[in-house]
Amino acid sequence: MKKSILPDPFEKARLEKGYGEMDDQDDPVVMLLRHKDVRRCAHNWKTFQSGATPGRIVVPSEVNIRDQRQIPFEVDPPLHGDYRALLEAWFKRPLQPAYQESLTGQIQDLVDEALTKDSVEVIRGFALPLQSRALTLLFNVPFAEAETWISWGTHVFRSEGDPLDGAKANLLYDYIDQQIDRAIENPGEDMYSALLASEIHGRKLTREEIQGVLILTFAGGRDTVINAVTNTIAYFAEHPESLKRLRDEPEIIGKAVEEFIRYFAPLTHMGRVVTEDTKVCEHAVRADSRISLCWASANRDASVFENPNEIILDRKLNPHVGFGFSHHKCLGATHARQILKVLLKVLTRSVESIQILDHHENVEVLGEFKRKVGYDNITVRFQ
Ligand code: EMZ
Repeated sequence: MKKSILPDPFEKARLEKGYGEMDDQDDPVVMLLRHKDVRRCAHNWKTFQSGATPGRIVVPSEVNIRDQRQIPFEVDPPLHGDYRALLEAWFKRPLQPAYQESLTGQIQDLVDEALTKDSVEVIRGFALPLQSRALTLLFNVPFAEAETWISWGTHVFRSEGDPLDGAKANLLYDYIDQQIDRAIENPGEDMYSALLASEIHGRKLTREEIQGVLILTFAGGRDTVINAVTNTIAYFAEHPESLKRLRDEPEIIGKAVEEFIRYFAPLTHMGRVVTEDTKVCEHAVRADSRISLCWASANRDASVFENPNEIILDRKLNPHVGFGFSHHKCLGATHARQILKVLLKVLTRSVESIQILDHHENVEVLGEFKRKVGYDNITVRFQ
């Protein structure tokens, strides 16, 4: 089997019953697997809420390592919509030509550097610096800040051997506090200052609200972007013909990015807390229990996607849920899409082929399912 393949472990359960079950720190999760159910329940925020105890909608649950609510991710409508409204313009900045130019420069430099080396470990030597440097553009802070963020590693709430690391979270919280203090004293054009100046319901945001937005901005798009970038490199290593096709047909790059996000589904699923006794897929779920919306499974649903296990670069209809769905769809999606678009452009123009030298798969265990999400490490040579 090709190393870049991400098999779909959910097919049988999706077809037979539509859901799966897993335990998570004694707070079980009923995973919804069908595209239709995932979308329907994502839309129904009254019965399937996000504004539960902070950390509880994340799987693995983070309730034991944090109390701070992430905003707007852990807030339900209508307040959710008010937060989004004040954040949206900032998160659309990646559409500006100057932003894209800077991003292109950053990614070109990384690829050029990788081309001079005999081998590159993609996660730490390519995807993590790429993600952190690109994030300086989203925050509009000096490029050098990325060095600090790179030192935190691939996940801010996890560390090697510890899937939930509270001490590590404090590193991020302390850093954010310092940055807020700095911006209060010395306002600038950065995201901290923009948040300090913004208002909701005719009042300034509280420090806690600002922290909530910042934590999410750091944590939410970190391992997911790293995962998408790494899987993209692995895919091209085994599909030089696709690299060539995108070189010849750059007009399909936008479609290819959507297809990668569908296929990779960098975030397997996201939870919701059930607010009333109800049923999902004929299965009873109780108030105050958890379900999850399994984006990875929905993205392989053959009733929606033809040949769901194939990457079709110019797939025509692609209603994937790789960025979630409905109210809570990913706020960072514009930034993430730009990163992948620019990456594809730079790779097609600078790289002829990629060889995988060594790799170790990252497999998530979700109750009865084992899902390969990408790699713990993968070493390649760029040519
Ligand atoms: C949360 C989550 C958001 C969570 C869209 O996902 O990402 C996870 O990586 C974090 O651990 O706290 O931010």
